[in-house]
Amino acid sequence: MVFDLDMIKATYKAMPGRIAKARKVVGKPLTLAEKILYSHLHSEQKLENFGRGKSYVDFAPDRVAMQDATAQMALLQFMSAGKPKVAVPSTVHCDHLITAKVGAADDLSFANTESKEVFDFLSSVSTKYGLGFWKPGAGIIHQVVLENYAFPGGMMIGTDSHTVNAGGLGMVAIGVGGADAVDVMAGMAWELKFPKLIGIKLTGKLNGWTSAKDVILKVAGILTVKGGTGAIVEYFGEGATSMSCTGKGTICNMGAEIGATTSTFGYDESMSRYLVATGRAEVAKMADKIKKDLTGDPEVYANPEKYFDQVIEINLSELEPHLNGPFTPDLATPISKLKEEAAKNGWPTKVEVGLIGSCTNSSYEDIARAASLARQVSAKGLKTKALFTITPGSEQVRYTIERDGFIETFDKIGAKVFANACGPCIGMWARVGAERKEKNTIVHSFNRNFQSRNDGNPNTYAFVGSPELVTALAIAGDLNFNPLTDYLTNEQGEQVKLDPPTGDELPKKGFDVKDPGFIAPAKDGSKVSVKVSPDSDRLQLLEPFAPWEGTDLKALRLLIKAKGKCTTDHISMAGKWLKYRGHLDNISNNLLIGATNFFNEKINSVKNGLTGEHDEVPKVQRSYKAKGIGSIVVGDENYGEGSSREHAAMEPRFLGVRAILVKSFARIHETNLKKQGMLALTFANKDDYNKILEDDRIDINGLTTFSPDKPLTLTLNHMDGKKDIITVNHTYNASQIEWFKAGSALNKMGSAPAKKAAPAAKKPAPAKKAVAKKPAPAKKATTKKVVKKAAPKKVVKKAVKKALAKKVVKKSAPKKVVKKAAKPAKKSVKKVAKKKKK
Ligand code: MIC
Ligand code: SF4
Repeated sequence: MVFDLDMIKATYKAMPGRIAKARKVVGKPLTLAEKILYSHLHSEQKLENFGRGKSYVDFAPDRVAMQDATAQMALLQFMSAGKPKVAVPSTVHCDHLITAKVGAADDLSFANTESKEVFDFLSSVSTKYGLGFWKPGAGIIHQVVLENYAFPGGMMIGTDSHTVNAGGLGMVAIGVGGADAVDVMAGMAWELKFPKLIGIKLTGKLNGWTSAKDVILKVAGILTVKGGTGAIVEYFGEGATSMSCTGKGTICNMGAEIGATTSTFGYDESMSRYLVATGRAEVAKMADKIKKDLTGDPEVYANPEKYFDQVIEINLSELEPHLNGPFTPDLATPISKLKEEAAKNGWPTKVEVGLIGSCTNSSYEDIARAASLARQVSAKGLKTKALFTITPGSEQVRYTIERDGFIETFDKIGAKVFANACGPCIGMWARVGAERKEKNTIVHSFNRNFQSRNDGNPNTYAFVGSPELVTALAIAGDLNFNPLTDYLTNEQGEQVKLDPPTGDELPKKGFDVKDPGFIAPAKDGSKVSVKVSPDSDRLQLLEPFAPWEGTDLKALRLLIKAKGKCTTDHISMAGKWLKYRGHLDNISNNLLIGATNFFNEKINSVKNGLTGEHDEVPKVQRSYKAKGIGSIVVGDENYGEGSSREHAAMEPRFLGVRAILVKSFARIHETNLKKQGMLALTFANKDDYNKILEDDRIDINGLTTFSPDKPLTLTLNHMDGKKDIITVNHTYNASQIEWFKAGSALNKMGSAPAKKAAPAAKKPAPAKKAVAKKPAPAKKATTKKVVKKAAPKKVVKKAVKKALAKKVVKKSAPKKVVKKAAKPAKKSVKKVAKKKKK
């Protein structure tokens, strides 16, 4: 079955015309990324030649995907938006909440009990609001999307940074926070700064031990974890067309690790083959008809320097297998240099565990190639030295590889097959002995290797490599082993060499699956009730954040000045904390517990300015909150790198942090902060980081005239009575400033949705119609009340919960009204109320 075929047809019908128009306006041949972006402009967005890295543009993505750990917060927010149904095809995937311990079946049944409340919540919300639901065990979101939903030339967003995986099938697929997903599901435009474009030309052909993974490992080494920030990476050239579609998926997947907005490849035969193999021949046929529009213009690929902001060329024929790490995915070491680097850096060389699979690398091809090595273990009289695990990406892949004998092959080398889920990749790994915190090495084919990520042990040195290399290193049990050149001693004492991996790109007998794990939503979800128990420690309904008080912020405490890498894993840890992803109060107890305090170099130990004592970060912040004292967090470069989890923005917001001031931000995190009504600021002069002292009381000035492109200033009131005044930059545009003023984007949505109420022209608008016919239930409060009650928090709360539904009925309230409504929060509510009266 092909999901959402009508939507794909409509997209393809409109694309050629839109692209032709865009080409005229832009006045030059177009890259694929531009074609997809320009053909997905929101219906109210004027077509113009957008400034790359400058213009904020409104888009209308084709679909939304969410995984269980982020979907909870996204859907809690969607529920407060008061819509009866999602406006674009959307899906929920249960994959993050399954702990890998014993093996697939037991682990799954344990998760189904342990997280029953959350899975029930997600499935009832899905059925009520019209979302497709993939139950636990169905697979990892990005693999399931690639197999079922991705289509060349499409545009999607997903509440997970690795949504970018779908670029392997020629999409522009972007990871976002839940609040962005809510915009799109509510039928509103989705805003993105028009990205810059990086072109990567692939020449030659992959061969021997080198695989698609090595392309991105190499690219990560070149561009580093921030090199792709604000850019779309477009791959092209003979090397691109000669590799498999799933290989392309791997490359795009790990584009998240270089901070890229997304990565993509032009439509080619490998994609057509993959579509056919996954039951979507119809989509392939449609894509074939407009294939010129589904790849970059020939002039672009002939002279890439003229059309991309940056061009990199990689010759696949010469590319070596790489292993990246430890602790950061951009520390790239070619296998021939690994021994030397390990010795130089004191990396433990005994490989304890090799883990393959994950959303990044669990295609049929990956597993087949890894199995070709596992088969050599018995054939060559070897014994696998390290533990070995597999987490298949989907039930379809698992079922097929079992049918084709690969699982049996892995069984023979003592492998453990975990559930089709994230498991060890996201720290849901009950690794025996991890609590001893011993220094040790693991190798995996996942994408991230931040400290503590996989097993919670900060002393685990995790290295990322292709599934083939991981398998070889697990067999050898030695990080110094280079399978291209080195021999192993077998059980008989003979010297043997592993043959290079081989494997089919796609199953000869086709894919197969008994129960893919999909549950379609109810035709009419209006009767479905969603229950959230007030006593639950897993789920908590959201209360709107208070709007800005209308003044500058004075005498903020410094909560922490974080030193060095501060990823979303440091800000809001995963692992055991994943279980609180639907409960803002509870998960806030992990706020910044992984970050290093600049002043004492300790993790989770900051000075409480009220007592002078050191304590855990969340505790200190809660004590400020209790006294109504605001605070500020200071950070280093690429703050918030990594995941899309908006908890990393909501937690500080919830606990009363007012601003995050850093040297630079990762894209998704910066947007998440803005959406949640926080101030996301950067040092105009990075050295001013050094001026921030532990006991400073900090003022943020200029908020009453907060406007785009106008820096703010901070007064650092030092303990000794001296002051420093520093300039800080921001990237807020006018509407984002309104989010700040309203307290959050969601509050703003409640008070002034007019501008963006109309969904893209090509999409049917079920939400709008339904609202028009059937007013949302919670809407009884009179206009009067809303206007009268000036207490900001309550007003906004009412505006969000109650004013919404009616407003949406009005088709296109003129832009002017929005502008007026965009004044201080109180007034905007008034405007809304007035408008409602009419
Ligand atoms: C990850 O890989 O870190 C995650 C878990 O998939 C996250 C999402 C999350 O934090 O829930 C991501 O990449 O966005
Ligand atoms: Fe899951 Fe890991 Fe993929 Fe994130 S990167 S979706 S945690 S498998």
